[in-house]
Amino acid sequence: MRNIFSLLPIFFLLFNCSTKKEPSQTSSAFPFHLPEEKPDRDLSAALARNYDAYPAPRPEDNELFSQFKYTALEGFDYHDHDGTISRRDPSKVIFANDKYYVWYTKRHTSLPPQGAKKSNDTIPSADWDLAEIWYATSKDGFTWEEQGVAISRPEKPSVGWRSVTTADILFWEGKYYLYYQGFMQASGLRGDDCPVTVSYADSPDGPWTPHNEIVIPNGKEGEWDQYSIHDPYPLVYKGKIYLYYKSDFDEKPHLVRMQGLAMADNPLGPFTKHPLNPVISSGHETSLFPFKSGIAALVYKDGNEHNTIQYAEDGVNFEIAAITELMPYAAAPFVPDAFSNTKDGRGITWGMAHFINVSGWEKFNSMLVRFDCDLSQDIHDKEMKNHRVIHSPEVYYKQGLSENQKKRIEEENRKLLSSSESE
Ligand code: AAL
Repeated sequence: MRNIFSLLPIFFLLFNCSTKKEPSQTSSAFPFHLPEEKPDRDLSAALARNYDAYPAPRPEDNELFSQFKYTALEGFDYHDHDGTISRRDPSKVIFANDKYYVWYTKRHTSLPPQGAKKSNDTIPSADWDLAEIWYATSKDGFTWEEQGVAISRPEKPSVGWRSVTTADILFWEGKYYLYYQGFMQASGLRGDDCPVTVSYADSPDGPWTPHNEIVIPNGKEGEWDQYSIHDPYPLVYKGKIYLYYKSDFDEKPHLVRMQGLAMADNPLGPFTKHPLNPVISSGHETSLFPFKSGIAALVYKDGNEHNTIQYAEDGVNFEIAAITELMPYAAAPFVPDAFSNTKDGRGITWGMAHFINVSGWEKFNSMLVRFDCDLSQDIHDKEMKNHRVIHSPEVYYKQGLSENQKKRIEEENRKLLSSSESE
């Protein structure tokens, strides 16, 4: 009997070896090494999506995935963020005359924004009320030299007499065009209501001639973009001007923000709004760039699909190409081929953005910032493809519970305690 038991270990070893399955050869389980191509097998919805919806099965190989890194800018004074000076909503960056140019909303008022009811001809209702469009230049994109005002507020009743804001730039047939929001009432009286107008110049340094007409009008009553045409963002695509814009619609507290598209053959219009508008279901400002034969979009802040980078092969029907985090707000990239009518968009590696509400609601003001990324066919920056942004605990604790949430939790605990005591 003892002899048989002494043979057991050998028998166990033989049994395991002879029946051990190599997953790659015999089991029907998903393979250990992630297939680079979609495998010919039954897949769950998530795995099918992992191959069908994204440019690569791994984020680090996805040309439309990137982290975003931020750098403080030199050259802008904010009065110690006392709320009297604000710079925000930068334009795309262009390179001309051997330097970079950027245009942005600048508010310089005696008081910080006081809300629509308390606003008047000198007291702003919002951070972008009673504002002008200024511009700055730079040799490196980090240190900037503020050059002065590009677009001033015109006299009443011209479009933009209350505030001119949120500009973006187009270079078309040798001339420069600045499209911007033209407020004819203080933002917040009804809503953030304005159309879009345009000024033009032979040089990025101006002087800028106002067209003095609305070029992207508000929609008709009951239409999604009836009140606001925000964030005009022109690109040249398929031989036309593709001007993307945002509209805020539905009523607070159910405000919805989505992106639309208007196209034209002439910078002064007429612009035709796309029949499929809204073309992007989420996002807050418009931030896009030509990529390969289509258009890519940075979609952040609002909507079901916030924190995504999207792509439309036709510039209209956008799909999610990547999910990311810490995205630049009001992102305005340096897009070298924004106006070249390219059929092979190279992508972006940096741009300008803004941080809003820098010193709290009482002194509401915003500041410009630089972001860097790798959404380019021409660089492969592995550090930008790391898909885990490590935050210090303080970043999480800063998003702490409100007093109401603490009270809700206390009530839940009290109910649980009292029910257990009554059992
Ligand atoms: C920005 C932009 C538009 C809005 C306001 C100023 O983020 O969406 O420009 O009108 O906020």
